[in-house]
Amino acid sequence: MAQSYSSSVNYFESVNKVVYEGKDSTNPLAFKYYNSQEVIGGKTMKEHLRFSIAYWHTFTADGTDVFGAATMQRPWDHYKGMDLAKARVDAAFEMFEKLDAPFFAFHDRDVAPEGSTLKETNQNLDIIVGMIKEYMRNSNVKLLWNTANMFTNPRFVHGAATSCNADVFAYAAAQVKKGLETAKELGAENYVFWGGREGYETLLNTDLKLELDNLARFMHMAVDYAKEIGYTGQFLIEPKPKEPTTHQYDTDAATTIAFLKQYGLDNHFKLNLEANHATLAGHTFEHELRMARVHGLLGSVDANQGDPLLGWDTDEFPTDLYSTTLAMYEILQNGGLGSGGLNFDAKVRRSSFEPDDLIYSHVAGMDAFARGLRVAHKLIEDRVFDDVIQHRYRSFTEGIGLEITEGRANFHTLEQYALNNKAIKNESGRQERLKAILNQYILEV
Ligand code: XLS
Ligand code: CA
Ligand code: CA
Repeated sequence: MAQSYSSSVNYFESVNKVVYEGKDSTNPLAFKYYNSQEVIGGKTMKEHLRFSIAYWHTFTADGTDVFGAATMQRPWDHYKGMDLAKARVDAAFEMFEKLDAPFFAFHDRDVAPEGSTLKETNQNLDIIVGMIKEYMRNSNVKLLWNTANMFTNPRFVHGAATSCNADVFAYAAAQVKKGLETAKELGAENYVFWGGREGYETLLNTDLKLELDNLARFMHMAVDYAKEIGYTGQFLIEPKPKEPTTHQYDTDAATTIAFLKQYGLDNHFKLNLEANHATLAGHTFEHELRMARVHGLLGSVDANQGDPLLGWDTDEFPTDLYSTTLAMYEILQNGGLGSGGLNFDAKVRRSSFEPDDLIYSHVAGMDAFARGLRVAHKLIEDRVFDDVIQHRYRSFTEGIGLEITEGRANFHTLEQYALNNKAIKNESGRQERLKAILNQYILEV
């Protein structure tokens, strides 16, 4: 029998507030590198990193995978329905406090269960959002972003804004409308669109042009509605190449940027880039970040990592120091993430099923990014790669190169130059030497 709900429980009793103890600490519940108040380059680590805890992986997920049942029995799981939803909020805010996490993120359906009608679903959401708001009033934690889950319910079998069924498009619009109201209510710094089922499986039954046009129409309606209600958070769109659909429309940063520009949405949206989605798209995480950065569209980050041996979306906690360093390198060069942050869209492994693993994993991820921040800052301060790159492209700062970059060259002048230029001399790119320097910094900074 489900117990009746009580808010006075301590779910992570064995865990004290996690504090910084430094690199020699052997305490698994202490930070070794993340020292929130330490200033690096004029900002505290906390301000640079803007860590966020993902509600779905942390308080809702149960370890179910396609081959097996739940492995994770959480101390709040004896509740059902709305009581369970409330208990999860209690657990969430206890954990935010213990980790001193500045932000969290959620899908509408993570926090409150669906009712039998949309109206009832919205009522459930209102109750939980009210409870979250109350907690936020007494804590420092803020909402990095919220989003709408438009992929779990069977109604989204053919997509949401790209469904072949206009009734589904309308339902999705109602859901995002509510999501924007929630964002405003809770002061969400961003609102995310991840097109979970916005893609297709076969062209044999798909009107690709109509689906893309509808997706853009949907985004424009969201922009208009945010304006109407005075919600001023940043809109973010999160690319992913596949899973669950075969071809997701927001495949990667470049594809998404082209979509935003094609439909006149690039002034309203930035990108939320996830490490594991980058690798699924056949890119490195830093490639995606750089691509968004050079277009002025780097908005926020879903901090995780995939498993290259598996090749699907494993959403592991980020522990790879090369990846965290090169990601922080892009973020620092971007001047930070603005209203964005580093959201741990990451889940503990199915075999790490004890509640404490939820804390160990976040500590691991926070430390890995703190280390990445320090190394990246030093690499930039010492101009290690900046100088190399500047030198490598120096031919464009004088002579014919300058004529090209200043728009004074054309095929006639270039042909003339090439005909007269007897010897082309290239220089080594020195990749291996640069990677060795990166290793030195990671090991010694
Ligand atoms: C799934 C996505 C999802 C978004 C939010 O792969 O990462 O969790 O971040 O809907
Ligand atoms: Ca994500
Ligand atoms: Ca993912």
